[in-house]
Amino acid sequence: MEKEKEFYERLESKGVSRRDFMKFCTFLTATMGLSTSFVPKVAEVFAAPNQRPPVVWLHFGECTGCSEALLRSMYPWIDELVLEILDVEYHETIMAAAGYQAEENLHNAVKKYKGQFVCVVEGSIATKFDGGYGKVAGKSFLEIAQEVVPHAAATIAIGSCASFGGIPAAAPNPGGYKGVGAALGMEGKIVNIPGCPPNPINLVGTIVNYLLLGKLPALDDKGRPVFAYGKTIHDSCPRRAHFENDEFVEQFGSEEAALGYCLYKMGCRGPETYNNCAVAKFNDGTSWPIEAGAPCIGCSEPDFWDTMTPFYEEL
Ligand code: FSX
Ligand code: SF4
Ligand code: F3S
Repeated sequence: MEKEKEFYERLESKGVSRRDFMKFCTFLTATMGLSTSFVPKVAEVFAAPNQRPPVVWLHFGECTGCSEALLRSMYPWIDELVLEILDVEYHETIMAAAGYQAEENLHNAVKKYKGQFVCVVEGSIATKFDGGYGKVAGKSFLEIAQEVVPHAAATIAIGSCASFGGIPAAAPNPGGYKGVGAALGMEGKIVNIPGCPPNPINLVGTIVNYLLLGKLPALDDKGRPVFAYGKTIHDSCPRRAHFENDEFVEQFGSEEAALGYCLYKMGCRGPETYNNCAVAKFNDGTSWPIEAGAPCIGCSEPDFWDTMTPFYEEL
């Protein structure tokens, strides 16, 4: 109780009311595909955490957009909430330590929390030329991943790069970049949260699911949480609703004219892309690519850079 009171006071001091926080928990619970009866329990995970899993966050071949998306996320205070429920032991972008001290933190965390820590991997792994395309502290990305990932209680690949190779793996892929599961031969054992960048709410939902229910969420055959990647962009696209909506068709005069509102002919990859962007949106629910007028480029699909380009060509 005391913990909870302190939590709400801390939020209050940041200008976040209990009402705003509950609104966020309701949104998160719905995104996770849980019934509204779970909202108070989801709130409790943040307000009175009874465990803070140690987290080792590795960076490989990527642009750091995934970390940026989380840290500058939709609710300006969500990064703090995330840091409150997690005990981040190693994260190259946000830790104060550098050089040998940083390396020591990584080794100590893996040793101390063997079998207990959550490993989050951002970026893909170069597999050719002894990993010469990417090293940290003299070790290749592959060596680091082999030393860390097998000792984690659970591993989450954040972003399309870590999930499926992403942009570093685009043809001709000189470095032999692969997603984490493929590089380590651990496909199906790693949770993939693709997107370039992914929506931070899907990472938060995965972690809260783990803390609340003691297990990772159900995954599809590509290792993606079903709650977030169970439907295509096209399935929930408001522009589709528009041309299938009689009133809208009437307003435009014909179905053909209403269809012009859809971005299909501009190359939209929504019908082939599994993600929840239309519902979760970005930046405090402000908008998402299609709402802003840009066709979906399929950024969360495996090999999207090779299979979805040229983006402006009709499917
Ligand atoms: Fe990849 Fe993440 Fe795209 Fe960037 O780190 S998914 S290039 S947004 O940042 O890995
Ligand atoms: Fe489907 Fe894209 Fe058209 Fe939306 S804009 S209805 S996702 S093709
Ligand atoms: Fe990516 Fe398409 Fe969503 S481009 S952000 S999956 S709308």
